[in-house]
Amino acid sequence: MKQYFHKKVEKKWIRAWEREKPFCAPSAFSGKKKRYVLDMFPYPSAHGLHVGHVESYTASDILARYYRMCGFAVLHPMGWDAFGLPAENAAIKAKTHPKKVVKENVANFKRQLLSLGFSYDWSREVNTTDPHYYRWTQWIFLKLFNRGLAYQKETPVNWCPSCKTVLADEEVVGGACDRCHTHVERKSARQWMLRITAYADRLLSDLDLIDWPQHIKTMQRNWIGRSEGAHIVFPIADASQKGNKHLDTATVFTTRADTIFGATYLVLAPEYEALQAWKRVISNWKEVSAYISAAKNKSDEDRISSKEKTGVLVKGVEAINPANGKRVPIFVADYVVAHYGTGAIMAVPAHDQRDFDFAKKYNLSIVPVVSPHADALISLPYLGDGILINSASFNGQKNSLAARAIVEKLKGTPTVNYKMRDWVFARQRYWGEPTPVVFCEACEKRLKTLSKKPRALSQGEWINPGWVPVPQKDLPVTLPNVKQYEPTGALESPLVNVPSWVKTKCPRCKGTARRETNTMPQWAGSCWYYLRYLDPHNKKALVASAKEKQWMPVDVYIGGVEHAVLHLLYARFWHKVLYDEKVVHTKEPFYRLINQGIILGADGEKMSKSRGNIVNPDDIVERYGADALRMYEMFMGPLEDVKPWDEKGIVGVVRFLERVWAIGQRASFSSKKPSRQRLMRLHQTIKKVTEDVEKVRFNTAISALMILSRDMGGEDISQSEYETLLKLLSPFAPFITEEIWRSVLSHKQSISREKWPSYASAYIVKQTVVIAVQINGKTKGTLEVSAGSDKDIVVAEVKNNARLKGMISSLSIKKIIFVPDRILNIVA
Ligand code: ANZ
Ligand code: ZN
Ligand code: ZN
Repeated sequence: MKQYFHKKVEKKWIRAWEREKPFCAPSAFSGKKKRYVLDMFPYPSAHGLHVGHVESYTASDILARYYRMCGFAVLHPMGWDAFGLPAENAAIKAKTHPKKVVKENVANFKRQLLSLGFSYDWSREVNTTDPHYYRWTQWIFLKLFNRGLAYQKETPVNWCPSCKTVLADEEVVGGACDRCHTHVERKSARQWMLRITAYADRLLSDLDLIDWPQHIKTMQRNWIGRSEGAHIVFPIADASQKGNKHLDTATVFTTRADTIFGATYLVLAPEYEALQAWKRVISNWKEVSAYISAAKNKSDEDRISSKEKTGVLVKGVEAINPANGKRVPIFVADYVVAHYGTGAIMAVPAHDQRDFDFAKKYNLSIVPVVSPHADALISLPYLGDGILINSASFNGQKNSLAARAIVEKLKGTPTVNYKMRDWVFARQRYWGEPTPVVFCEACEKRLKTLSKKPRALSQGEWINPGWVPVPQKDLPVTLPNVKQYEPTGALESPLVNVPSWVKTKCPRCKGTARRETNTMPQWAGSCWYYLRYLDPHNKKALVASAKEKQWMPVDVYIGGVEHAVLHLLYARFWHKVLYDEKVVHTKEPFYRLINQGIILGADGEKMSKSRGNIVNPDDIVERYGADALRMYEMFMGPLEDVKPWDEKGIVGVVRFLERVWAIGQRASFSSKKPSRQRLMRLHQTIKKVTEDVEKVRFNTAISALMILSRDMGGEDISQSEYETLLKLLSPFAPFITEEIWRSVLSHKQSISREKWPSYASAYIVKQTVVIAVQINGKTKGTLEVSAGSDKDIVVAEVKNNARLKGMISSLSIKKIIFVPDRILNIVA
């Protein structure tokens, strides 16, 4: 028997597939159904591919190969998300250019992906750092700009002192930089912002249109954080005497207007603007302003999460609770954040934990206004529902129903708030897409004299006076090729030090202007790459409309859960803008999303350098072959589960592949027609594997193939039975099946072009068992049910059975003893 040498065989087919290109997506496919199977393209780091990449890329590859064999037109592309800090930092360290680092890393990644036999259409490869690509990233930015969805704002930002750049809220986890875990500082800076909040409602409601894991939808819902409540005005006591119009009122945002009779004080965020205007009448201004300054340096995260609530009483100003006319004190405290709601709250210590803790600490009055029932003794704070008490004419009403009436009576305004904020869209680093706008002082001056927007002017220019978009024909604005690009450490990009690049002509007035030097954040390029794959070489458009209609939406998207609120939210947002621009015809980009679970090290811990438990896919491919690695990772357990690495498991898979190989090495196959029993086994396996692949249950599909191959190993089977096994196995183990198909069985065409086996229902019989039905241990009859039925089903069948039904109807059943597939004993 010839031995199977995975190294030689895999190398041979990698070359052959590169030559034959069997995986190119068809350009025209009228009448054929399509499947767009997408991977989250990798960031080509210096470390190369890790086993987590292999996991999700194998899963999508199995689907792509399966769909091709089922006759679909399949698009399965790959590319590189290559802007961003790691490449830039690596280049700085190596004293070279990020472009060079990216090129080397991409080459290594591509070698690895090819070695694993992934069936990508490489003719569609994209790279976000390629000017031909980022030209269109800039083009989308201009669309956002022109629609008024990109705007400049002086705003407190998250600053990572180690990465020397600002971070988006989504990139800050627990107060630290998501990338380097350095504590994030607050700084104030002029930034480009994208108005993602304008799409909040659509981002929420369209979640209903897509087939995504529930937990990802929940994460997005929570991140967007839609909250229905009301603005309610609290007048300031003696405002007219104090003679300052800013002193008139304070408006709070509340989701619990029903509790207003229990609002015993107000709390303002330290940044609350009116505080500054009240300076004159605040008798302890020194203390208040010291508190305000201290709060500035804390991140929101710290402020909200810190257990011990702090605050300062604002002396000299009091508010009036509009519900009962009582005077209430005003505090400034940093547990109220400035940018949510109005930055002011009415505190109801009896029914809110934070307010309760604060009131206890500062000895403030606590008035319960909701009670489970009229004279219940409740422990405070009481967070549940009930009826209103201490609430004048509203007493006795259900609190949940009274809120609206109270808002109405107090002339409040129903208001919707979102937790999500606009997206900080500027980075002070070199290695990113240049932002395609220039600043012109002359244009700024001219615009500021106008009181109404001229019709020809885009909304973007109107709301960002002086900022002029680079004309489409001048895109891309390319990064200047410079030697020095280290971050400055100040809140500006190193591009400011390239005067020849910065200085330019204003596209509108032809005067002198300067380019925007902040680059786009790393997420920009990945917001739309799935569209460029459809038409990667188009010079005139981001994507030709016909191609977009042909392929969109993405049918299956596989990737990690870490992208739940970053990439997956940003991409949905841009897609919706492109939908409004009529560039795309679907409301959502990714129809079905699948999350792979993390692969842990053999020690059950997260793989990391410091633990020394990282498995390098290259080593496994070298030792056992790509087929074995692919199959092992799919066999480890359900795709979405977290699972530890176990080298022993690979050995099992290798043995299975050797068994399949050995069958092919037989001198001859049987020429007899297989028995009905063997056909039934074969067809049931086809059905099982087909259904499991459709449902992405690859581990059980592999089990079924293992059982079939073991049986076949001891039998005199026909070639056609063997070929069916090979076809079913080919999406999982493309190399060995191709080798057997073409080199051993001498077929001309790649096995990937074969038709997926179908099963005949004549051979699919439901497995049934006969169960003895007993009453008090005596068998009264039997019942035929599907094998593996559970107790409830069998009991239901008994009740449906004409004869048995009568026997049990008069019994008073004490208990039911059930032995699966054998006995149901009713004890009466
Ligand atoms: C009175 C009240 C009584 C409240 C009660 C809650 C419970 P969500 O669901 O997160 O929107 N709040 C409003 N603005 C705030 C801010 N800028 N910083 C911190 N807290 C703020 O929560 C809305 C509730 O959070 C609001 O309703 C307000 O407190 C508080 F028994 O008003 B509530
Ligand atoms: Zn950092
Ligand atoms: Zn100008």
